[in-house]
Amino acid sequence: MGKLVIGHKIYRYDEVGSTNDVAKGLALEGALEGTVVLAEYQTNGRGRLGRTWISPRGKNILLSVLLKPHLEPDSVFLITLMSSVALARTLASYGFDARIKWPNDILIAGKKAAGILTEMVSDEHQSQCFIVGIGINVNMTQEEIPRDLRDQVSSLGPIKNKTLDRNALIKGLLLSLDENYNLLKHKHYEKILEDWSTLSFLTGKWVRVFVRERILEGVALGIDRKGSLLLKMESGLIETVSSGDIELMEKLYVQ
Ligand code: BT5
Repeated sequence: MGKLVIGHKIYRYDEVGSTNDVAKGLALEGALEGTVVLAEYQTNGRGRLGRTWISPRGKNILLSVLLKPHLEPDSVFLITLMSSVALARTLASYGFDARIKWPNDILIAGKKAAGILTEMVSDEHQSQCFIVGIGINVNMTQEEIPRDLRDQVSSLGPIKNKTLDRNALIKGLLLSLDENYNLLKHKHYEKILEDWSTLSFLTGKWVRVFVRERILEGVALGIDRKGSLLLKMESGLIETVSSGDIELMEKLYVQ
């Protein structure tokens, strides 16, 4: 096995705004690919589209990785895909049935246990690089989950009824990320897509997709070669969705 790239250098912080922003700053200062930022607490933890990522101090994993792959623009989506595969695999090694919900959620028992936020930034030479931000609910208790999110959020420790060793989990995750990042660097795109499909939560399910002001309903067929979700509508027509939020329609269709 070659030398590990991801996690060769790890910065640990007690408190930051967002680990993604710290990683962005490090990229501008010339940090090397594979640099990892960890924090115990974020005052400005972010999700997609300006949403907030909530995580009580010292309980969960808040991590960002700086990557500098040479990718064609239409392969960039594979960064989030390979990261979700790495994350789901790591959780599976702990015995969790972790599934990937397109585009960027990891679910356990149908509830969100982790989220990924991939952002494109520039480094000190104005070259494009990426920050993969990962938030995992590890030892957060049910009471620490905001009330309005409780029925859709899960946390690893409470599922197993014990406190999990976050450092061991981080170590496993960085190894898995390294492995999957190698697939990406060596352009084994098919393998990533295949692994992703095996772990996909939505495939074969009836879903409602919110795409800006549009709402689509159909059966999720998987993703295409650009990372877009394929949706089979009742009419038989297949829609391609490049981004959006998904709601399961299971309940509506149980008759
Ligand atoms: C995500 O966004 O799921 C990406 C989350 C990425 C967080 C990491 S933490 C380290 C790094 N630094 C950052 O600042 N961010 C990254 P999205 O799909 O937009 O989901 C956000 C939504 O998930 C929120 O609007 C809430 O509804 C919900 N949410 C918030 N906190 C959560 C939590 N701890 N567990 C599950 N769901 C949560």
